[in-house]
Amino acid sequence: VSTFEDDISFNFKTLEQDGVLMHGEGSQGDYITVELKQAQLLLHISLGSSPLHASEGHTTVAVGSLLDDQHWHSLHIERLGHYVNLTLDGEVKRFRCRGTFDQLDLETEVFFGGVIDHDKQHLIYRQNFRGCVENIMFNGVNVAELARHRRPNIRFEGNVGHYCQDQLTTPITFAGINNYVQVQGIPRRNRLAVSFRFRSWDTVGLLLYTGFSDNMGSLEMVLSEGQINISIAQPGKKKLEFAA
Ligand SMILES: [Ca+2]
Repeated sequence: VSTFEDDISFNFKTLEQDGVLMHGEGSQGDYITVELKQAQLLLHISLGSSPLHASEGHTTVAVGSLLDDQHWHSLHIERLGHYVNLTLDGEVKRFRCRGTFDQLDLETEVFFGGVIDHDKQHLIYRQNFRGCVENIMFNGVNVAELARHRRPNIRFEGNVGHYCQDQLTTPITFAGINNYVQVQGIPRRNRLAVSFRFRSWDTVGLLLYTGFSDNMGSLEMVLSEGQINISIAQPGKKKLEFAA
């Protein structure tokens, strides 16, 4: 399929930093790939390369940051010949594709949420997307709607569901140095199990503190120069410290 204009849009949300959201390619060296890399969105596009200058048509544009925040993000790609408007959450990036060609020539198959048969695609291996994608519109075709009705021209691979399961994580932002959350403990329990994910620009900070029942000491988990240190203090005993 050869197009002079393209209009592609969808919304996505994820907790993952990396993943292929969309990929299509053709036999003349054309391709379009949308991926998350280190929580930034990258669009790779080539409208074709001549055999003499294999890389001349390659263009990569990055937008956004911290997109692995489990919030919906909307992407809109509009192309007219060489010119592309890449819009992420209302922020528009306008650029011109490199190279001399102005038609995007793709095979009839376009992938969303990842790529099947990596070895058949001219794509170095990249992790497939994990998260939710909705309202996929590809040049006027409502792909999400076709997929929902399991139309025969849609192929599924792996675990694809028609729902968006929110992970049971609710992010909390600690914007200042004196912010914390205090939760009620269970006294005299002889085990303690805590798990959480975190992200910070700071290299130092207290992550977790708990006092033991009956003044039997305390446990703290701190971020120290980018490393996690745990220390357990008990009265009359040497403070136990270890790095995780
Ligand atoms: Ca082309």
